[in-house]
Amino acid sequence: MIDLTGVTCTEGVMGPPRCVVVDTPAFHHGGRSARFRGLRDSDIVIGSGEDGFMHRIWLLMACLVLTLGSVASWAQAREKIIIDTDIGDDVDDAFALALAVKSPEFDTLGISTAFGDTEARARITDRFLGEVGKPEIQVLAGNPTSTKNPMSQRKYGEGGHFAKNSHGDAAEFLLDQIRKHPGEITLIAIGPLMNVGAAIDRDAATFRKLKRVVIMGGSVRKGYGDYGYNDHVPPMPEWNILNDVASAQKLFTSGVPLFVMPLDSTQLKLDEVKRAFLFTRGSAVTDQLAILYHLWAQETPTLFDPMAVAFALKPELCPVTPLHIRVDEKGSTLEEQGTPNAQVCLQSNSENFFRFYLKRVAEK
Ligand SMILES: [Ca+2]
Repeated sequence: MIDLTGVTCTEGVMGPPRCVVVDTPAFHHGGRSARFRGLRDSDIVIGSGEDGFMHRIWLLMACLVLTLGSVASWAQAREKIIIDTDIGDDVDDAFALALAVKSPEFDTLGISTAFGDTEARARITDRFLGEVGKPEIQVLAGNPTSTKNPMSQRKYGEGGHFAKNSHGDAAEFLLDQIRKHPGEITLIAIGPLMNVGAAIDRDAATFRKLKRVVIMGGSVRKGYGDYGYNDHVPPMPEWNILNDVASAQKLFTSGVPLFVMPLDSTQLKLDEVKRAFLFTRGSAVTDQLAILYHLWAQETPTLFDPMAVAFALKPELCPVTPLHIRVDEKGSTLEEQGTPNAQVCLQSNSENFFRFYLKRVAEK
């Protein structure tokens, strides 16, 4: 838009601008030649002063309506998500949360913790969200369970930084949110499935009203350590399924739309080149990842969990195949004949994933 005193011109796409000119003495006495050199008469509409004023009011209103419309459609288009995590042991959960908080496509209703000391995991989550400027996101805790698994990042949550006064019950929160937003919520479950099992036990009909569940879990055709270029490693029970087989069985037979990111497509190595890139960004999010990475005290993280979040954003990063999966009593996720009960990502491209992940998480 060109704005000259008394004149409103719209930029011409294929030629000179179209102008509405307030019909003033200045326009008739020399103003025209100075202002509109190069315009044809047909490109100029001369109106009264009132016409020009009304024209500008209409343009302003049109701009306002367009702006409000785009804000409203953006808000509507945001995907409501709840993340269920066992943050604190392996470090990939933190990298998954980092992707979620950097993604404006998401409206994160809450983050719940599962497995072992769920309160300690909730305090880790409190601090992470506070440090990255998202203290308003609710944090819920599941029922604690007993485990001997050491929590490598426990200390991160022990200082009370950004600690919330209390953490509500994870399964109850999930069901409440589904009742408020039936058919709208994506649950991204990146830990053992205790909270999912608890929600199904309490109200299976409501649980089915999730829009979809995306899990990192299972091992369908490849096991741990099969990266595609080395010797084939057969499938084996995967951690998240193994640590609560009964809940996994409930999920796979629940009838909810289920998307599964198993070991087959999630053994994504954050190598030293990628770590150096990420940890030198110096942003609030990458600084937290650097701290948690050092508390984890191992060398190369495998970003299993972030693929589940990435899939919810860009499903083309992990193309799915409909399969019928049965979870056996040992925690194996067996591919069998039958009506598909899950959409399973059996293969992904690591470089495509990292191009998306690193760019998104490193964004200022
Ligand atoms: Ca996890």
